[in-house]
Amino acid sequence: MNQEMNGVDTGIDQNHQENVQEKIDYVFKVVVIGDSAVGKTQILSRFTKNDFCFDSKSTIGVEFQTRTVTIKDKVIKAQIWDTAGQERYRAVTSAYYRGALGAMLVYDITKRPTFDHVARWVEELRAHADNSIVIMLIGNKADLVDLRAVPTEDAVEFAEDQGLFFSETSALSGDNVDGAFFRLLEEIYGVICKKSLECGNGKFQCC
Ligand SMILES: Nc1nc2c(ncn2[C@@H]2O[C@H](COP(=O)(O)OP(=O)(O)OP(=O)(O)O)[C@@H](O)[C@H]2O)c(=O)[nH]1
Ligand SMILES: [Mg+2]
Repeated sequence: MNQEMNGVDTGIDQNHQENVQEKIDYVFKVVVIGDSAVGKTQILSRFTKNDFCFDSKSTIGVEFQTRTVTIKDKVIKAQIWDTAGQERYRAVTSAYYRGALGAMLVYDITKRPTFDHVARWVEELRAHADNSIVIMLIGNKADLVDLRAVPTEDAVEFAEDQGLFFSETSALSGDNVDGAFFRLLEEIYGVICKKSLECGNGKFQCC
């Protein structure tokens, strides 16, 4: 792990002792992507620490945080990776996407260009990530109702076209943040189950 890849293990399983005692069934790597300042880091903070910072600094390099949740009686550790939206700060793309089972693709509902760039982020995912990656499109800053520049219907249409899941969130109020992550993790779990059944792995029982 180089200097740019500092894993910050926070969230409800921060305590090592807890980790040892806890039976983890799966670790799911999820990447958070999208333009700069759309709220990627704050969505992650809200999900892993129930925290929000108004003067959040632009992310430099790559960090991850974790939260352990239970889905369909399985203990799943979500390892969520965050990187800079600004091109010049972004770490090597393929390394970032390697092993990712899910992606949160975030735009800011008050900044149309951040939504217009979503197609480019999808292309980047298709080029570098596994093709079974589950993608959740997120319209963040939904609390800023008076400043909305992206109608919900535009995002719904785009998500349907591209086969993405979609949710609007507010990292500030916390609205839908847990819901979006849980939905993504459940979908990833479904993909894993399906792959396992296709492989005829008798040991794996999930569905
Ligand atoms: N009103 C409102 N502000 C938000 C919300 N989420 C993030 N912000 C603010 O938006 C700014 C950018 O948030 P970050 O989380 O740092 O954005 P980022 O996408 O991680 O940016 P980079 O690290 O540069 O790629 C900060 O001032 C946050 O406080 C939200 O849901 N509502
Ligand atoms: Mg950031």
